[in-house]
Amino acid sequence: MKMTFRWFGANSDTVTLENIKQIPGMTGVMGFLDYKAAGEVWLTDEIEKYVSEVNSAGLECEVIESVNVHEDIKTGTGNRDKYIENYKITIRNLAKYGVKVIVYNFMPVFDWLRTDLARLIPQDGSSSLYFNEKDLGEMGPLDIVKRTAEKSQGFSLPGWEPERLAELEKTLKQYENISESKLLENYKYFLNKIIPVCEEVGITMACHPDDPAWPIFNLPRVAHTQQGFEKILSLNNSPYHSLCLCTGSLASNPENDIPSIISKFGELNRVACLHIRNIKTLGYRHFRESAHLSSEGDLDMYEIVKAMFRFCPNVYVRPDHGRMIWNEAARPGYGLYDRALGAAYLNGLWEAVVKNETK
Ligand SMILES: [Mn+2]
Repeated sequence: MKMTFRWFGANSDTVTLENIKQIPGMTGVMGFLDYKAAGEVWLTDEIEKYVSEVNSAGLECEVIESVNVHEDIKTGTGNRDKYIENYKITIRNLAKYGVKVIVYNFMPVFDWLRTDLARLIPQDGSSSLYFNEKDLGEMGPLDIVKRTAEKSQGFSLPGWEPERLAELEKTLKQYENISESKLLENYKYFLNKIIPVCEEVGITMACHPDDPAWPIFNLPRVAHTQQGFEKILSLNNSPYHSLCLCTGSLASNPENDIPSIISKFGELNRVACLHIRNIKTLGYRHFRESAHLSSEGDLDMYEIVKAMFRFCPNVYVRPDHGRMIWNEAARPGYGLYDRALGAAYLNGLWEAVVKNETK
C-alpha cells in the first residue's frame, strides 16, 4: 500500500505540500491540474512544474487524477479522434515525469452528484457531502449545476469545472441517442487507441466508479457494479486497463459488497488504486459521507483493508472526502483535517492487518 493524498496545486488548494508531508506515513500525492479542460493536452512544462514541486516537498507523484475524457470521445461524435490523439500525447508527457497511473472516468457529463455540499451532522456539528434523491425533485441537470456552483464557496470542484459545464445543454443533447451498449462501444474504441501507448510507456489507466452508483438524469452509466466492471474490463484485456475502486462511491448502492469487489478484481490484477471513504445510508438513495471509521458509517474498513492486503497489496491508496471539522474552510470534501485523520486510521488498520496476516 502506498498512502497518498489528493493535491490540487499551490494556487488551488488550501492544503499545502508541507501539511501533506507532515501526515504520518504519507508517501505522495494523487496529482491534479485543475485548470485543464477535457480534451486539452497536458504540456510537459506544466507537468514538470507540478511534479517537481511535489518532489521537492519529499513526496512522490506517481498517480494523476482526472485527465478528463472529452464528451466527443464518450459519445463517439465530433472530434473524437483529435481528442484521443491529445490524450495519447498527455499519457506520454506524464510518463516522462514518472507518473505510473492515470485515474479517469467514462461517466457521461457528471463525475459525481450531491444535493448538499455541507450538510450539518447534528451529533457533532461537523458537516459533510450529502445526497437525497428526493431533494432533486423536479430539478433538472442545469438547476443542479447552478446550485452546486453556488454552494461550493468559490472553490472549483473537480468534475464541475465551469468551462466543462458551459456547454451543458449541447452535451446533454449529444447523449440523447447513446445507449449503454453504444457507450461501451465508444469506450472500447478509446481504450484500443490509448492502451498500446500505456503499455509502451508504462502507465496504467484506472477507471473510477460512478458516484452515486446508479444512472442519473437518464444518462447511461456502466461503472457502478461488479457486473459493470466485468463488462468494462472485458473491453480490453491489458493489465494496463485497470480500476480505481472508490469505496464511498460504490457504497452508495448498499448491494455492492466492497471487500468482495476489491478481492475479485485485485486477484485479477486489475486494481491500480483505491479511494477509501465511508458513508452512512439514511434511506433509499439517501446518504451522507461520514468519518472513515467503520463505526461511523456503513463500511467495514477492516475487511476492506484486509481484502487490499490479500489481493492487491501494492496499490496506491488515498483517504477520500473527509467531513469539514474544526472550522476549516476548504473545498467541500477536501479539507486537511478529516482526511489526515482518515489516513492515520487506515495506516493503523494496515499495520494490524499486516501483523495478523503474516503471523
Ligand atoms: Mn473517489
